[in-house]
Amino acid sequence: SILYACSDGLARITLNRPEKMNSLTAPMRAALAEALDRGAAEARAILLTGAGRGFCAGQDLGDASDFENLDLDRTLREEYEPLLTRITEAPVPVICAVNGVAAGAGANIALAADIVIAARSARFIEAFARIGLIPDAGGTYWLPRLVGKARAMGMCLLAEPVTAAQAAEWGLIWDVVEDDALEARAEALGRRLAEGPTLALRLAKQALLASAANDLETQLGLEARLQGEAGRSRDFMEGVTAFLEKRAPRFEGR
Ligand code: LHQ
Repeated sequence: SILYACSDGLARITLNRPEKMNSLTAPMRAALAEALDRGAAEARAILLTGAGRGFCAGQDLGDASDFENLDLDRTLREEYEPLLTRITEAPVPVICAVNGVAAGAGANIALAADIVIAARSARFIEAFARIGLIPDAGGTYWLPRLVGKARAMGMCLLAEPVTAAQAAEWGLIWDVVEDDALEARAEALGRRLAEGPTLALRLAKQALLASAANDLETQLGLEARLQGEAGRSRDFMEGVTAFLEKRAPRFEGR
């Protein structure tokens, strides 16, 4: 129920349980983690999307109805946390193409990606309150940072759908795309990033992620250190040379 394909440096990962809105079973979570590892090892960009009319409806609630034996604390630590850190800390850019509804942990897995685009008909639902849970899968970390407290609280306490257009306007996601253009747009972004200066993109991710916990002085120090590293890359030499020669750069990712 996880499809994986890699060509031209772009790994495509598809959640593929469309009859249940790609809700995540335990084997799917394991397979997704494995696919993300593969992408990180062999690709220069990862594109995550869903099959069918939804992106992901979060935890498989069929799986969750054995209340006696549920241990959500363990499930989150052992099965969701590794997924989320793989996305956030991937050494290559992760693009999420939200093809339809993204609910619960499905919404927050999407928001963990570096670039999120959504089909116009997609919806983001922090559905947790509807079933008596709190937002998990990184939602309480990313939401206030992405859209501020007022909108984060509204989304989480009211659990109402946010449209793709609203999400783009709020800054929850990068862009909204007409439904029939989503796949092509996601591919184009994926290819462009796969041809990018992969090392510099990884360091840029690292700096942006670290900023949440740093004061300005620390962050300036981190930028200096990481830029020192980027400045020693072949891609920097190529980028400057290409600029001076008025041609497109050919980045190797190192
Ligand atoms: C599903 C699901 C689903 C199973 C649709 N499971 N079948 C939780 C617990 C444990 C530890 C870690 O943390 C978590 C995190 C979470 O993610 S909790 C939040 C779980 N997700 C939700 O509460 C969302 C539940 N789904 C919905 O609200 C709706 O299905 C949405 C809004 C996603 C889509 O609505 P519709 O477009 O009206 O589609 P539908 O409801 O008819 O769904 C289609 C099928 O998919 C249907 O199956 P059926 O056999 O009746 O055709 C649904 O039962 C199934 N499905 N989500 N999470």
